[in-house]
Amino acid sequence: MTYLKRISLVLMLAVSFLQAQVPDGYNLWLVYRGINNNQMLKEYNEITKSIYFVADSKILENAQNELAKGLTGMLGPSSLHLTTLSAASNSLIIAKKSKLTPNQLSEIGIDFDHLGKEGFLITTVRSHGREVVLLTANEDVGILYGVFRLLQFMQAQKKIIGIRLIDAPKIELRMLDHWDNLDRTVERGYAGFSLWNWQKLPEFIDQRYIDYARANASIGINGTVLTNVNANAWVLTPMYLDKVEALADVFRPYGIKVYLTARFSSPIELGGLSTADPLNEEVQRWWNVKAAEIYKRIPDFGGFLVKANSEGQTGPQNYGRTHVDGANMLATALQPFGGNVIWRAFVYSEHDATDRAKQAYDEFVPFDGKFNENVLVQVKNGPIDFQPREPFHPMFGAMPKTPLMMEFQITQEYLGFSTHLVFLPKLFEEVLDADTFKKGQGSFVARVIDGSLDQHALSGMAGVANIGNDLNWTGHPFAQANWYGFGRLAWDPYLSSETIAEEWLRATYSNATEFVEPMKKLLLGSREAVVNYMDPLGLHHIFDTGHHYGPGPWVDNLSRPDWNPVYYHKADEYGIGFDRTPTGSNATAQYAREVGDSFNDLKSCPDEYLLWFHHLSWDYKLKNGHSLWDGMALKYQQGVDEVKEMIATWDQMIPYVSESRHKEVKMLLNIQLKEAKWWRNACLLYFQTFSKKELPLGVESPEQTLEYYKSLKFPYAPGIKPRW
Ligand code: BDP
Repeated sequence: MTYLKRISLVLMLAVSFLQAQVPDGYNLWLVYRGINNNQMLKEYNEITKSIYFVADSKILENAQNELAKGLTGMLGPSSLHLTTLSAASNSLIIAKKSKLTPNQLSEIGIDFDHLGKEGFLITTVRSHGREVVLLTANEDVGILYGVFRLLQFMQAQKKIIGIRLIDAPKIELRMLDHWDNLDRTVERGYAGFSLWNWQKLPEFIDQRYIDYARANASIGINGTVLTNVNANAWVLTPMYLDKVEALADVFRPYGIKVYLTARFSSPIELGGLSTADPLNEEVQRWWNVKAAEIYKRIPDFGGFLVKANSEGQTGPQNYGRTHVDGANMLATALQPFGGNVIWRAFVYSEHDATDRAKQAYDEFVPFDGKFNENVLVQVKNGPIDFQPREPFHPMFGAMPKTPLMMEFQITQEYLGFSTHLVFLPKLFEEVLDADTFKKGQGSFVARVIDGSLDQHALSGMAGVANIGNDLNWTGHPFAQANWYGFGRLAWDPYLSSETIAEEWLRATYSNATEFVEPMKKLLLGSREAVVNYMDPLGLHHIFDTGHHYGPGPWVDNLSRPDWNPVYYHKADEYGIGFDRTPTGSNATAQYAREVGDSFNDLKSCPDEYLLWFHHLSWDYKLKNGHSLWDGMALKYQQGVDEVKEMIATWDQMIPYVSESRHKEVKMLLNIQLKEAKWWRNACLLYFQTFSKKELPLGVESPEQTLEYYKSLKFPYAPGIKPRW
């Protein structure tokens, strides 16, 4: 063995040793496995032979470090061959537009305006009779995003020579909302404690903050709300702002801005004022001064996310004022510094007997056009609350003068916590693809959100994070795909869930067709499975109380009517479902006529939303010919059967994943199966007390009695709301 070969063997062993030190799953989709396709290996070695890439800013340093990491993992140690600019020898040129020569610019021949602040171009140009790969952008952050994409293509073993990819985000604010409390518990968090170690900050910078930022930058997420919407004013004190500043410093060179939740009553709690009335001058001054204090430390602070007059949080209505008064007061404080207010539309009141699904629309739509320019109204994807399936929120079709920001929930509060394998991009895609008919056919929710339908400069998409300090970040190894998929859809809301599934599987696990194809099918089918075994045919909010773990369709004793599952399913001897047509709550009138009519008419209402909009007899004939009772029972069974199929597929995947990962997911899938049966049994036994009908052929008999399922209690289920 030559000396050089020996050295490189030692290096290779060192790299694999180092990689082995990282727990399985920690590296997320940034695993950077060795390339095993010889033809592609040859191409990538050729491309990376002579790289021109000057890292003269913090962002570019991070981009270059990532390139080194990626190439080392995929091509072997010391694969980052940096050289000076030389037309005769460079094989890969990574440089901002301002660094390119007029010759190169004319060869690329694109309008850089299309790339905006964050977009990038990866293309191949011919120089000195060779193909040269060129990655360029207007700004450093575009280069960072482009480097991640280039590495992703290589990991997926795609051809790069000949490529011409122009990509820029379609949505401006692409954010994760952490519902993290200052004591490190996470509301609705199922992946351990909060990443933010407040006690050790600002001095101690956990490597996880950096790896969190890398993961986010790799999918284009550019904002993070550090704290829970059920907010704690303490985070606005100088002591905590020191810590927030330290996090902002870590995230900035990855293109990520920090946001905080603003507790509306902070001027009272921290400022000693007697009121938080948004029209009171002292209150306004308090917020103005607070904003200036924050921006002095964090010049690129993103702004405030606010939950007001909702589920016990105070807000402007406590002082006889409106959402507009509250939001605009904060917007005025942030405006001089370029910050935004994200005001949530998740409101409903126990004092209002109106169908809960209608309340947010009723409260907000009259305010269209009244919010300041730096206010976005953040709307949950559906009108109730992050259910496994909801029709799109009617507000998306009704506020043309206000930038509406999408709020998805990535953490699986209503989808089996971090135990159930559910690929959420399928759910997100269904909502984004829905047609509001706001401006005629083709007025998709995606077009409302990206601002293109109503020409808004400001646009945003938020996902309630599923991240905690678990070794693999998300609890379930496959829940990583939901973080990934959210980011990709926030970047481009027109991407298909299939594309996302494929990208993620290839990056995280393997390129083998025998793995990618069946696993893609598994991922894409997993969302329908959970709907079937929890909430088929438009049922919703029949979860057990408070913690939302498992079924509780019988719950009827909560203080607020709209917290009780019986409010939502309305089962009786005649039938089941919530009549939201004109004979009932008339919630369908909040949609454009085309949409409302199609929900109202049983002939056109999709089966998926049947019981969301209609109260129907147990004997009602479904489109497939079954009676409603039989059809519902068969759906519950189908959900269980689908989980069995998922397990059978996973059993075939042993050759493609590590032994420990295989075992881990297998155990989780077995719990999912047990819980799917629990859902089926509990719901069918309970609804049977009304339908008084036998279970149809093909539906397995419940193992336990209804009394047994009702007796199950989970006082220590994870993720429960804090009580302060
Ligand atoms: C509900 C959650 C609750 C959140 C609330 C919200 O159960 O923990 O505080 O949403 O979005 O689904 O404000």
